Amino acid sequence: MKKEIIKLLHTAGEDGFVSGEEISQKLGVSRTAVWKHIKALKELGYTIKSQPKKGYKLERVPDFLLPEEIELNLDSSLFSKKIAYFKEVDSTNDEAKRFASLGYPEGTLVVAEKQVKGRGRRGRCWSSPFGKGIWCSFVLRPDITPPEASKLTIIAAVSLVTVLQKQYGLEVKIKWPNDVMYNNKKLAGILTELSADVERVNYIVVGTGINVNTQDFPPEIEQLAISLKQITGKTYNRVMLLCSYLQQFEKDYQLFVDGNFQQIISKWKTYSETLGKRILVKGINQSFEGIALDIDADGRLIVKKEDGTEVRVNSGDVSLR
Ligand code: BT5
Repeated sequence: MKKEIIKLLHTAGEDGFVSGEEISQKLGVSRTAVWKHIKALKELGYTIKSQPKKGYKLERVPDFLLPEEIELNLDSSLFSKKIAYFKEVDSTNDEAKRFASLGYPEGTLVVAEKQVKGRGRRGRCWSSPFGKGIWCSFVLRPDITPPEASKLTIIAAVSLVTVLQKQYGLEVKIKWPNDVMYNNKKLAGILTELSADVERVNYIVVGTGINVNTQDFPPEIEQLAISLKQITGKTYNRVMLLCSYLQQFEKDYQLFVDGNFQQIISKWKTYSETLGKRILVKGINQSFEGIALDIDADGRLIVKKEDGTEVRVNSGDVSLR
């Protein structure tokens, strides 16, 4: 109901007012119910002016990732089922995993204004201050084997970079496997986690952290991290960026489901800042240097080592030398 009222307020006539009478008639609820919903919307942070005889006027939408706003702006069948919203949460990936294990469908989306235990890979911290970024995770249930799960990271990175380049005009690049970079600084990261038995994936959670309006980072990542606001000086509408990303992801994910992952790989190559460069690969047990030659059909990085041998890297941290 809240969503319907917001929609009516958004599409009000010239003076911006919609009468309580009109809302109650269009939505088939009493005037008192309308008043109660307006009160609840105000509590959510919407600024709504009430004027006798004229009705209600939406003056300001809060800068939150509210599900009502996401639903209004999102044209998606994948992400239209369940949106869970938290002002503060440990980690949206943990919440999404909880939903997935309870049987929630593919496309279940979790968003938060702040994470207190935001995670990167191998338990590293992900700085997620209140109201400044997009901290989101979604549930997928593709029919794949566990080794294929890392493809979802590649798809998500390609989708995000597509949006940032094509719609936001930013020269961002992908550093294999999960970093979205601008001028050698990290703008966004992706954390893909899975639940599986030996042969089949039960579900996958793709978590994305995007630094949007962050002004200052903690000292330990100040030199490594960057936000959209720091790049252009502008403040961005996080709901719009999130919706564009989800819609692009839906298209790219469909390519993957239809067996066209090669198209994603081709895009990845054009967005890559890794290929052709001398890199240091740090795995869990070993590190080595080499030239990043290519990415194979499964999304693994092909590296030519100093001794001339070629290795295919499944996971690890890559830094340019
Ligand atoms: C990543 O890990 O880049 C994956 C980050 C995924 C975060 C999202 S937010 C929503 C969802 N819920 C979660 O709990 N996580 C996901 P990795 O490649 O391991 O990079 C982690 C490293 O990036 C840290 O060790 C820092 O050096 C750096 N870092 C931490 N916070 C950052 C930030 N906000 N921006 C840029 N770099 C950051």
